[in-house]
Amino acid sequence: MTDTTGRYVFDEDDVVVTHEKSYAAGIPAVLVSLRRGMEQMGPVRTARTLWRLNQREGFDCPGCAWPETPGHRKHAEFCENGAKAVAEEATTRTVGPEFFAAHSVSDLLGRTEFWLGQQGRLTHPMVLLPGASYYEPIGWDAAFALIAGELRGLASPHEAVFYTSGRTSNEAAFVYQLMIRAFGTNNLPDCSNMCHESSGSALVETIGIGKGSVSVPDLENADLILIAGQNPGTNHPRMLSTLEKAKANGARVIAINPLPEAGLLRFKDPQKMHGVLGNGVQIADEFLQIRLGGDQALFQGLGRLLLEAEDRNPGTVLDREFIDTHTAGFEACAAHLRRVDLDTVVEATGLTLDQIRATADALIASRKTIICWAMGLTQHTHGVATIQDAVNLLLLQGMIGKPGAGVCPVRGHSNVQGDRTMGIWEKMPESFLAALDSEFGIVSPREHGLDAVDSIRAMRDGTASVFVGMGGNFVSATPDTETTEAALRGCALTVQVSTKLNRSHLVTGRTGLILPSLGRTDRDVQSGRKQQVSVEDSMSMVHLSRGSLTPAGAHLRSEVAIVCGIAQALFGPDHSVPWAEFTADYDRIRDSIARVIPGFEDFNRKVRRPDGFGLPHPPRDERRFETATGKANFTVNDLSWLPVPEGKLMLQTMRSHDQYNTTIYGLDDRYRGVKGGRRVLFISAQDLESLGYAAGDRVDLVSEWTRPDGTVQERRADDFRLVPYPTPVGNVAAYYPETNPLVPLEHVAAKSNTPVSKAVLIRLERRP
Ligand SMILES: Nc1nc2c(c(=O)[nH]1)N[C@H]1C(S)=C(S)[C@@H](COP(=O)(O)OP(=O)(O)OC[C@H]3O[C@@H](n4cnc5c(=O)[nH]c(N)nc54)[C@H](O)[C@@H]3O)O[C@H]1N2
Ligand SMILES: Nc1nc2c(c(=O)[nH]1)N[C@H]1C(S)=C(S)[C@@H](COP(=O)(O)OP(=O)(O)OC[C@H]3O[C@@H](n4cnc5c(=O)[nH]c(N)nc54)[C@H](O)[C@@H]3O)O[C@H]1N2
Ligand SMILES: [Mo]
Repeated sequence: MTDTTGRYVFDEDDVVVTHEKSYAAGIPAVLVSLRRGMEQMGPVRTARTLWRLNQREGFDCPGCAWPETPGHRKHAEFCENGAKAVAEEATTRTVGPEFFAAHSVSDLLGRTEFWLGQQGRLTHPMVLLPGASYYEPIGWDAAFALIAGELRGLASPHEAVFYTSGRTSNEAAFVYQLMIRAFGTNNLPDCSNMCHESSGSALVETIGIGKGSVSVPDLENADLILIAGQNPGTNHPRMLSTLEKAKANGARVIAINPLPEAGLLRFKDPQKMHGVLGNGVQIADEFLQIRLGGDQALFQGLGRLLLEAEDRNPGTVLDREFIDTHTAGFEACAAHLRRVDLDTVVEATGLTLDQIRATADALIASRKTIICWAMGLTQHTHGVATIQDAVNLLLLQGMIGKPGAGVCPVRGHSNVQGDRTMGIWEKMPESFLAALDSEFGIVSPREHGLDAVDSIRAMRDGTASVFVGMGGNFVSATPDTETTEAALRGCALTVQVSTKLNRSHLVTGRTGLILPSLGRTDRDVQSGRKQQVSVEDSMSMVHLSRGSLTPAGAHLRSEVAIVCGIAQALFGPDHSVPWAEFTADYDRIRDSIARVIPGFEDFNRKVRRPDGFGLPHPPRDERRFETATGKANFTVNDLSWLPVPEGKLMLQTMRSHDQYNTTIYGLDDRYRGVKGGRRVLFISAQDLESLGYAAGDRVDLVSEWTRPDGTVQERRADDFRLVPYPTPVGNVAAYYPETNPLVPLEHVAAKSNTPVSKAVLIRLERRP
C-alpha cells in the first residue's frame, strides 16, 4: 500500500494519496490558476479577466466574500481559487441546443457534477416539456408566459418557492424579492439557510445585527485571532494575506479545527516574491485539534477559566465597565459558566487541560481579540449555541465595538451577505416590508415564508408545486438528496436561472425550464448602455462590479432582465412597479434601494467612490445594540457535544481544494494530498485499525438517523476509498456534495434550521 516515499498508491490507481501538505499557495498555486484559465478561456481572455479581477474598474471575484483591503485593490489581487472560479465562468465552451439534442436528460443524469460543469456556459433558454426526454429551445417571451401562467394558476402564492444562491447581485436580488412579495409570498429560501444562518440567528439575539463586526484593518491590528471551523487556505485564500499582515504586526493566531489544514499552518503568498520562493509564514501559532462539535465545550471552558482568573486578580481580566454599561445577562451567564465541568470539556474537545489553559492565558493577555468562524461551527445542531458561547467570551472582555476586536463570521458566496440585505430572507422585519410597500404601492405578505429545509418539506408534501432557482444547484446543495429529488420531481414546474449546467437542471418538475444568465465577468448592456451591479462583502463594504467579457451567446440575459421579464408577464403592463425602467437602467433600481434600505441613502453616488462605501453596523460603530434589551446579551446555553458510539463514526462533509460548492473544478485536493478522485473518506489510523480496515479499502457509508420515535433510518452513499489522515479518533471527513444523500432532512440546527452537515453519524460497510 505504501511506497518508499510514503505515498499511498491504491491498486487501481484511480485515486493517489500523497502526504498532506504543510503549506498553502506558493508557486503551485500560481501555475494552477494560469493553467485552469488557459484551458477554459485561452490566453487572451485569461489575461484580460485575471487583470480585471477585484479591480476598482473591474468585476468582483465570484469566488468568496472576503473583502478587498480598502485602498489596496491592486492588480492581480487574485488567488488560485478565485482564478479557478473566474475560469469556470469565463470559459469559452458552450452548451446550446445541439448539446441538448444530443444528450437526453437520462443520459445527463448518469454524468457526474464534474462532467456537467465542464461542458461550458448555457447559451439558450431551454424547456423540458411534460413527458419529454430532451430539452428543446424556447423563446424568452414564451418562457416568461409559461412561468406567469403556472404561478397565476396556483391556489395560493405560497405554493411557489423562490430560491437564491449567493452570487446574485444586489440589484437582481432586490427586484427578485420585490417580484416575489408583490406576487404574495415570503417563500424565499436561500443558500444562507444552509450556510451562515446559525451565525445570523446567534448574532441578532446577542448583538442585534447578524453581520460580522470587524474590518480588514481590525484583523491586521488584532492581538489574538481565533480561527474556528474554517479552512481559509482553500475557501478564503485572500484571508491568508490579511493574517500574514496581522502576524507581522504581532498578532497570535490559534487555529481550532479537527484537521491540520495547510493554509492555517504555513502560507506562501503568491503576490510576493519571498512568498513564492521562500518557506512561507507560519500562520497558526497554536493548533487545537478539536473533536467535531467540541467547540461549544471549549468556549464554555474558556469562559470559566476567564472568570476564575478574574477572581484571582480582580480587575485584570474582565472589562467590567463594558459589562456594566453595554450588556445584559452577565450574572446568569457567569453563574452558568462557573458550573462548567472541565473534565467534560476535555472529553468533548479531545484537547488537554494544558492546551485549554494556555488558550485562556492567550485570551487574558490579549487587549484585542477576534473570533473568526465558518461552516465548522454553523452546520451543527448546536451551531447557534456554539456561536453564542463564542460571543459570551468576547463580551466578558469587552471585545465588541473597539478597534482590533470583534466577531468575524467569514461568509461564503461572494454576495450572500448583500442578498440578505436586499431582502432575500423568508422573515424580513416589518420595517423593511413597510418601506418596500410604501415605495412601490404593493402589499407585502406579513406571514413568514419557507426556508430551504421547509421548502423541501413543502414540495415533498405537495403544498408547494413551483420551484424557481435564482442561481445555485438546489438538488445537490441540500441535504437528503433522495428526498429532495423526489420533492422536486413532484412539482408542476421547476425553473433554473443559471450560468452552467448542473444536476438541478435534470431533476425537474413536470415542466422544466433553464434560463441562461450573464455572470459577473460578462458585459451587461441594456438599452445601449453598459450596466454595472453592486455587491456587499463579508465586512459590510458595498462596491460596484463591472463585467467586460463578450457573453457566451447573444441570447443570454442579465438576472435583472430575467426577473423583470417574468414580472412583466406576471403582472401585465400596468403594474405599480416600473419593471421596464428597472431593466433599462440599474441606477433606477439603486434609487429605489436608497429609499427602502437604511444605509443606502445616496446609493448611486456613494457606490461610485473608488472603494465603494461601508454599511452602518451599530455595535461596531457606536457600541449600540438593537436587541430586545437594548444591550448586548450574554446568553446561557446548555452544553452539547458529540460522543461517538462504539463502532460508529462521526462524519463531517467539507470542500476539497478543487471545487466551488457543487461546482467541481477538478479531482485533486492538493493540500490534503489526494489526486484523481473524490470518493474518499479521511479516517484516523487508529480507527482504521480498530475497525479492521486497511488504507485504500473500499467501503459504503451508511448513515444512521434515529427518529423521534426511536426507530433508525438508514441512508447510503456507496464506494469510498479509505485514506488514513490526521483526524481525531471517531471523526471522519468526506466531500460534499457526494455525501449529501447521507444528511437527514430532519437533522437541523436548533433555531437556524440549518442542515447538520458537519455531524453525520455513520458506519462503514465493506464492499464485496
Ligand atoms: N474555493 C472555494 N471557495 C469557497 C467555497 C468553495 O466551495 N470553494 N465555498 C464558499 C462557501 S459558500 C462557503 S460557506 C465557505 C466555506 O468555507 P469553510 O467553512 O472553510 O468550508 P468547509 O470545507 O465546509 O470547511 C469547514 C472547516 O471546518 C472544519 N470543521 C468541521 N467541523 C468542525 C467542528 O466541529 N469544529 C471545528 N472547529 N472545525 C470543524 C473542517 O475541518 C474544515 O476545515 O467558502 C466559500 N469559498
Ligand atoms: N453536505 C453539505 N452540504 C452543503 C454544504 C456543506 O458544507 N456540506 N454547504 C452549504 C453551503 S455553505 C452553501 S452556500 C450551499 C451552496 O448551494 P448553492 O449556492 O445552491 O450551490 P452552488 O454549487 O454554489 O451553485 C452553483 C451553480 O450556480 C450557478 N451560477 C453560478 N454563478 C451564477 C450567476 O452569477 N448567476 C446565476 N444565475 N447562476 C450562477 C451555476 O449554474 C452553478 O452550477 O451548499 C450547502 N450544502
Ligand atoms: Mo456557503
